[in-house]
Amino acid sequence: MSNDYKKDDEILGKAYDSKLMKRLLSYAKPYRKYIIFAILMNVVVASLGPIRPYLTKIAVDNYIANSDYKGLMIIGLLLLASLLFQAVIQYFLIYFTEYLGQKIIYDLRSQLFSHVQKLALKFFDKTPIGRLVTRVTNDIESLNALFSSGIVMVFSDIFIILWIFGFMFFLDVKLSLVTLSVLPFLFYGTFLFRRKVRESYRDVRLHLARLNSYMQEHITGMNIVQIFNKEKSELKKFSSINSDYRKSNIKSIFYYAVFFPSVELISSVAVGLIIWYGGGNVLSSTITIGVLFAFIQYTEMFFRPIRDLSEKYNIMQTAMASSERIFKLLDNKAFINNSDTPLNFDNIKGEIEFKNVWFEYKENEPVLKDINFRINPGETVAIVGATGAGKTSIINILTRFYDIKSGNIFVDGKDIKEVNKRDLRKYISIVLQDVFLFSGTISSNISMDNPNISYEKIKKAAELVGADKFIEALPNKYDEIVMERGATLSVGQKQLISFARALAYNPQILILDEATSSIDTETEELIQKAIEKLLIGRTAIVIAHRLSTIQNADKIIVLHKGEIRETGNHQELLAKKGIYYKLYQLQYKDQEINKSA
Ligand code: DCP
Ligand code: MG
Repeated sequence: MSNDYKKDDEILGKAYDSKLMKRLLSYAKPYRKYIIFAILMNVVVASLGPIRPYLTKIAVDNYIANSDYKGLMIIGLLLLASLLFQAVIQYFLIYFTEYLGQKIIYDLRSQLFSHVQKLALKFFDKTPIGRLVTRVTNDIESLNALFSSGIVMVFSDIFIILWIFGFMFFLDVKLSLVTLSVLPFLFYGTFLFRRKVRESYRDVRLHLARLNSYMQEHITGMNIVQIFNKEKSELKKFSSINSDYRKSNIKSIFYYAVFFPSVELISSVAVGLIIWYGGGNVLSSTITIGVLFAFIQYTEMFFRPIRDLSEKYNIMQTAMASSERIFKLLDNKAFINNSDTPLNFDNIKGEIEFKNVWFEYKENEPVLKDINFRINPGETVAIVGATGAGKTSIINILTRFYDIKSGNIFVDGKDIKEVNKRDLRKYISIVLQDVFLFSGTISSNISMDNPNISYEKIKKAAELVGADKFIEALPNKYDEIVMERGATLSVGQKQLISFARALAYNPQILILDEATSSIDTETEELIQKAIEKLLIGRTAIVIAHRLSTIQNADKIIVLHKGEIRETGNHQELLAKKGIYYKLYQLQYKDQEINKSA
């Protein structure tokens, strides 16, 4: 699992992978016309730069040499016009390509999020959150670079080089060949640089991933860090990760620092060659001074696109590695599948039946073994058992968060695999052990932004479960802002809100997975009353630790190590003097102690 994670971030990435590229380009397809337009504009802009040295040549040879002021003026104006024209077109081009890139990655980001939402919970059990966040942010961002500056600008660079070469050979073939004799050195240097940068880039990414996950984990567990006075030692660990990251960054900077001056050096050598060889030719009058001028300018001009192309290479390579990771996630089809021909599932009564159900999270480690039970519409069934017995797992499979290994689960006589997940879940509400609240308001957390649940319904649900008292005491009442994870509310308050949430949806089947956590007696009573109200007129499965809830249940299922060991109502089970009896005795004793305390 964690190895998989590492492997993903180690993907080095080829600079060009035709299969990946094809798939990436499919995202650009809706914008094909615009991209072709951008490329055509680039061809035009690309010619504007290389035209200027040629104009200079004409100015020197035709007008300066002949003292033609008027001609010189015209050339001057042409030069100015080409500069202005280039600036304006470039503005539009940059804006346009960036706009395209943003459009494309917006689509991709939405697709990714929608895909992640469909994945089975099993996937999230083994995927670090940080990793998914990285996919939707960093990885997508590097694709933006590819789509905006990458694809279009590569054409621009190539066309600039072609234009320059064209003008050079048009002016003088021999001098062109002398100038271009430095190219092999440049190519070799670029090749070395690319290889080194590619390696160091992988290090940078690996260390960044480590830094991020360390940071994330520690912020989440900040209270534990502080109570154990671990700040200093944690900082020490962080510093070592931090310095690894710094070192890998500095290393990649080193390669850039060597590469760019080297390119300058080679370009100076080229200029030197032109002056030496071309200057000799001027003296022997085989070429004009204007040609010499133009060549010096061309030499300075063509190193930039070549240098840029090697940067584009990095963009390509990063994008390829990112897209490989993104596509891997998109190709993950760990869904809970709907049947192709789902059964009609309307107006259900709420009968539940488990038949020979086996279930496991990990291969060959069964968590539920041969589970059989039946709940009639409107009945309340309690499930009890030690921690880890498999109680929550029963909920997980009834709601199809996970699929079972064998056996059948029926709701209203229909196998839940044969009905649409959406339909099934429409009739089930759950209150889970650890309540989750989203950032928003109290009311949006109760209604889950369902437009069919009016403000009145929200208030009524809160009143029914007794959550209204503390909500009314809040400064903004139902509009009070709830922070991420409900961090600003107490555990009991969060529970009450989640009860109201379940009730607002008025479900046919209600599932409660109670936490026995730190709730005071008063809140406990409140919650107890809330539960009683919740249960009326619904089929309910209650995983309860509170004796009163269990005692009133129509049936109690005692789960032990994934097996049903006893069933019956409270009195029957006590009479059996088995596991339930022992559990009851233990809790009863606790209660007595609590009362006397
Ligand atoms: N388990 C797992 N993967 C998960 C969830 C649970 O491997 N995503 C394992 C842990 C336990 C077993 O399954 O060994 C049963 O877990 P349950 O959550 O069903 O246990 P309970 O709900 O009965 O325990 P508790 O009373 O602590 O909530
Ligand atoms: Mg549980």
